[in-house]
Amino acid sequence: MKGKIGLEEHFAIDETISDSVGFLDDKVWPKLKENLLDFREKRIGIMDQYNIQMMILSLNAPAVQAIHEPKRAIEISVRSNDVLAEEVNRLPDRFAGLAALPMQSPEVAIEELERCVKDLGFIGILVNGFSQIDDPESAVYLDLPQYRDFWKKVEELDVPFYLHPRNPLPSDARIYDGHPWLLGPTWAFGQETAVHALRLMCSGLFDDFPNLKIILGHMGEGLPFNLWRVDNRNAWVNESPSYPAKKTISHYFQENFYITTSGNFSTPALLTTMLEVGVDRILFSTDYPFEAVSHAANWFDNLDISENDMKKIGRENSKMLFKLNID
Ligand code: GRE
Ligand code: ZN
Repeated sequence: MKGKIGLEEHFAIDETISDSVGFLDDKVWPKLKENLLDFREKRIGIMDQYNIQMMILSLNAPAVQAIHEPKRAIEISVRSNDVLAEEVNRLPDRFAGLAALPMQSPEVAIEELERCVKDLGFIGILVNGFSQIDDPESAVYLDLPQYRDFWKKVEELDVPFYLHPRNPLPSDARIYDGHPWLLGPTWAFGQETAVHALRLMCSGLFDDFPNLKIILGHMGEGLPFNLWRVDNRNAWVNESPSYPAKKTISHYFQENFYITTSGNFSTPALLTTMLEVGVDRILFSTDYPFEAVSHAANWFDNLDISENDMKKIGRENSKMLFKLNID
C-alpha cells in the first residue's frame, strides 16, 4: 500500500543510545545503533522502498523515564525534543515528532509538553511507562494523583499519548529470574505495559478526562485477547467492579485507546483486535529499528482485508488521530 504512516518509530541521541544495548543479539548492535542515530539517507531509503510516506518519531526506551534525577531527566528530554524538532523541520513531509517528557516533575512535563506542541509543532507524546523519581528503586505510574493536572493539559491540547513499554525494575521482576529471554519484547514489555494501561482505566482517569487518546503498540500488549475476561470473570457473583472508575474496562478500551501493529505482525492478532475495538482504532506501525520495516510492510500489504480497512489502518486513521495535513 502506498502512503503508509508509521507511528512507533524510534531514534536515539548520544545520551540515550546505550539504553537500547542488550535487548538484541550483540552481533546486530552496530547496525541497530547506526539505525537509531540515523535520520537521513538510510531511514528515508527504507521508507521509500516500502512505501512509508511518514514516520512519526519518538525517542528510544526507557531513556528519560529511567533518569531518576529530575534535573537530568528534564535536560535530556529538552535536548532530545530539540534534536527531533530540527530533523522534523528538515523533512516535514516525511517526519513528525512525539514529545519525550520528564514525568519526574509533572509541572515541568506540562511546560515541556506545551513547548513541544506550541513551539516545536509536535503532534503527540510518547512516554516509556513508569518513571523512576529520585530513588532508582521507585516506579511511579501515571494513574497516580500527582499526574492529574498533566492529563488535564493533554486533554486540553488534544494530542494523543503513546504508552510505550519498558522492563519492570529488577526488584519487581522476580518472576523472570533465571529466564532473561522473557524480559523485553518477548513478554515483560507487554505485561508491564498492559498492567499500566489497566491501572489508567481502573483509576477513573477517563471519567475525569473522557477525551484522552491513549495509544498502545504491539497490537494492544495482549489486552484485546483478554478484554472479555477482565470484565466478566466470576460474573455469576453479580457484583459491580470494585475499582474507582465508573464503567467497564472494555468501555474505556474502546473509547479512549488506539492500537498499533508495531512489532506484532500476526494476522490472527489483528483480526481479534479488529473484532474487539474496530478498524477505526488500529494503526499501522513497525517499531523501527527494533523491527524491520520490510517485515511490517510485506505482512501488512498482503493482508486479505478490504481495501477500505487497509487504507484506514495504513494511513487514514493516523491522519485523523494526529490531524495530519498531508496528501
Ligand atoms: C522498543 O520498541 O523500544 C524496543 C526496545 C528494545 C527491544 C525491542 C523493542 O527498546 O521493540
Ligand atoms: Zn518501540
